[in-house]
Amino acid sequence: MPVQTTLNKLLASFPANFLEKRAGFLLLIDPDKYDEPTLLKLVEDATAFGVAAILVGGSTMISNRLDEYIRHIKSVSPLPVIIFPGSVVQVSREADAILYLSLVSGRNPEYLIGHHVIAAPLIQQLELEPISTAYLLIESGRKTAVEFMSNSSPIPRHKPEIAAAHALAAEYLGMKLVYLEAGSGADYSVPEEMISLVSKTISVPLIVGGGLRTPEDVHRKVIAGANFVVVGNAFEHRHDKIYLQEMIAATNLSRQNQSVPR
Ligand code: 1GP
Repeated sequence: MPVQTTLNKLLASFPANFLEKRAGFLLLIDPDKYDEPTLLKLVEDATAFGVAAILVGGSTMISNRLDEYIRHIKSVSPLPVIIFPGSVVQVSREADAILYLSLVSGRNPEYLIGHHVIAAPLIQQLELEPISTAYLLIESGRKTAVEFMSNSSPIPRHKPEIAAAHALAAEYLGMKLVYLEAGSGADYSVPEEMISLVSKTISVPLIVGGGLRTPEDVHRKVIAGANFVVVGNAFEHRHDKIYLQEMIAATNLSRQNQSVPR
């Protein structure tokens, strides 16, 4: 029997989700953007509505209270908490795992291997599970924080075959997940044509995020082939429970057939 790692928990839901025509919903929280009661309420509600895991992080996160935030999140939710690091300082022994991201769409060696070498001994010391993830930045209108901070060019949005070749190379290199990223608050999310080609090309789970604001956005990405969707920014602007519920429910396509998403 495989060890019950956080990655295995996510992967276990992958084939089942595929058969049930649904995707996992990953709630992204940048703790700097919430007051604590709002944050905890969001986590509680998202847990009740069936989120797969909580991602914590952000490109410019400056909080030095990451341990404390994660402890608080875990006090109200049994879900895995996975660090989505914007920089090497975002590590915590309180998390279950960390997305060990390699920015394979870029050619900046620091984001391909440099930061990983710095962070690896610390991750081992903290006994934090690294989840090897290919991170592909996709052009999305204006320059995003990730593009600026990483000093790397995104893949043109009208070149799905370039994205697919990068994703396949990453899978061949042994990466366990592929993440197509338009950037937080992106004007344009990852195009469905690209999601579709990448999902047909690779056999590891595909994560899609950046600029998803409506249940219909989520729905379209899942139909195109996303196995997990990530939403963060939208909930920083809208705190109502019904919106949260509809966003999460939009990952379930069989349910969507019964009610048209807004
Ligand atoms: C950003 O993909 C994530 O890194 C989520 O994007 O914040 O726009 O939902 P949003």
